[in-house]
Amino acid sequence: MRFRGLTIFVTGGAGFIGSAVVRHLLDDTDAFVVNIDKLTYASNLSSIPQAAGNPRYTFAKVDICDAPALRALFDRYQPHGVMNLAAESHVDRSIDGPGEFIRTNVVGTFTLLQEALRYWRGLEPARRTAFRLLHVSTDEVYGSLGAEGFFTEATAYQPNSPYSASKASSDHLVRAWRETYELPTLVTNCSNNYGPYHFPEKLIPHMIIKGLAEQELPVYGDGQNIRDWLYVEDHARALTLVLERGRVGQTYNIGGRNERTNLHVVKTICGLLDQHHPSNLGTRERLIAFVTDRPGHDRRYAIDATKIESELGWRARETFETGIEKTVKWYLDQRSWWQEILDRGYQAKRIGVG
Ligand code: NAD
Ligand code: TDX
Repeated sequence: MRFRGLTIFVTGGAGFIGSAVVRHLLDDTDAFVVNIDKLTYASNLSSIPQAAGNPRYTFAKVDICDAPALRALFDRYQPHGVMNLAAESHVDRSIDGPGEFIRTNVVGTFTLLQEALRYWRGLEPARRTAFRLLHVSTDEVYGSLGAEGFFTEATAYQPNSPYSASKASSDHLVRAWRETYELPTLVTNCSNNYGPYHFPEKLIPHMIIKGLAEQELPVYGDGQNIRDWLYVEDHARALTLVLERGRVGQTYNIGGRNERTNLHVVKTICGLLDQHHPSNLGTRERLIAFVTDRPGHDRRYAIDATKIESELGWRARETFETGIEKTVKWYLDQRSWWQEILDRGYQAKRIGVG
């Protein structure tokens, strides 16, 4: 079995993608997982049902900017690898309040690198050689594409939002810690994820929950912006593969070859809601409203995933059509998961208009 006897740190393991990684490590490998999370608004420990009573799981409520706390965790658990998913992740929030994005995404990554380096330098040679730090990043660091072309690992960075600029900064720090100090790092840049346990501020769960409530479905601008969608469990599998078999110092782009316009995504959700949860008031498409665009709104993202596919044999299992149907059904079946987020005060209001 994979990762037998090995301890993996997952930062941000109570978030959307981090929790998918933790579920995958607990379900499909023998790894001992230490979930390191500050528990911001975006976190939810109930996203890891298999954690309860699991002897291969530990949770540490720790901020990745807290060097002494990280040091204590490294000393205590002696990890084989670190997967860094702790971040502020929502572009609209970064427009209204970039400070937290600089703090967690830049200073937090710096702090984690420093503590990982200190720990790694103290390891005996075999464990030193085996150690990996995987930094999880986004395709948004590459900026915006026109109608043609794809982001490859060689595409120049051109971030446009405070969020993507903070992620780009963190990617550069990770690279520098390898070049300068030889810390064995890897970076992945992934396209838009979707699936179960996604916080309702993001496009897909936002539209599902608003559609169910018969509320307006706010499409930014003309709805023709394109995102390249990847089912979150496909991403989680890619990440453990990169940690296990990726070449140190390399970047791997991860994407599912599923480009769709936002309007197409919203209309698909409307159709699935009408099918699985019909409304007396008519089709959900009547709720679509074109609203003020996001400032600096990137037009198109599209990932060329050839490198991870050919080097590591990874393939996305879900197409957009299979993944979105699973996702809509999950939100219909797991209402208590997202209702609890609304009950604790999340209001799904428009933010990030500058
Ligand atoms: P998320 O917002 O759902 O979760 C982030 C988690 O990090 C939360 O549990 C939060 O409590 C935790 N966190 C935040 N600040 C922290 C800190 N200072 N210390 C410790 N924990 C902290 O985000 P996500 O969508 O799961 O994204 C995870 C990572 O993947 C991020 O680095 C993001 O940039 C990247 N990414 C996301 C997507 C996507 O579509 N969601 C795509 C590509 C890359
Ligand atoms: O209500 C909405 N209406 C709308 O038209 C929302 C919330 C979004 N949108 C548009 C903006 C984007 O073009 O939908 C698209 C997707 O928006 P988000 O869900 O906010 O995602 P995005 O900005 O593309 O960023 C996401 O993918 C890359 C994640 O939030 C990032 O963390 C990840 O790096």
